[in-house]
Amino acid sequence: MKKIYFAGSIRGGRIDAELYNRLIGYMQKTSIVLTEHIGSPHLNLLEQGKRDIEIYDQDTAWLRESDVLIAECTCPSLGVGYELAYAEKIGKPCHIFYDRTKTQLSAMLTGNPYFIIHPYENEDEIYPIIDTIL
Ligand code: 6IA
Repeated sequence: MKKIYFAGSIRGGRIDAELYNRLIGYMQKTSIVLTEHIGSPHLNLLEQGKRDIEIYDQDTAWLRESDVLIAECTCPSLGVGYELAYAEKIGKPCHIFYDRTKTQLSAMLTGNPYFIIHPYENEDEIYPIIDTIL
């Protein structure tokens, strides 16, 4: 089974947390999602007592362990941007989804041909693309 590092905004804002949750649930039918907490509505409780240095160490270890990075980038997040650059550096395939009716993606992502970018207008469009990635 493929190991997926799913990236989505946390401190950048939780407006799309339910979408992350649906995407993670879908991917878990066929794959291992290392970062299943990204969709959790109880994130604060879950991470209570966990220091930022531990979060960084765990997440970068998961990035190295993963087979593919899938990022939902509609809600801009510095952490997700950092993870994308980190994953590129270590040669992991990087797929980026964003709702083009809601946001314009950073030129630092759209301008980099390394990234495989999937603009969408409806959530339904995401699932068949995920099928082809996995
Ligand atoms: O800058 P952001 O916080 O939006 O960065 C989000 C990205 O960084 C996600 O894709 C995660 O992989 C990673 N990340 C950021 N914060 C955490 C976290 N706890 N736990 C795991 N991964 C994280 C933060 C908890 C805190 C809100 C109480």
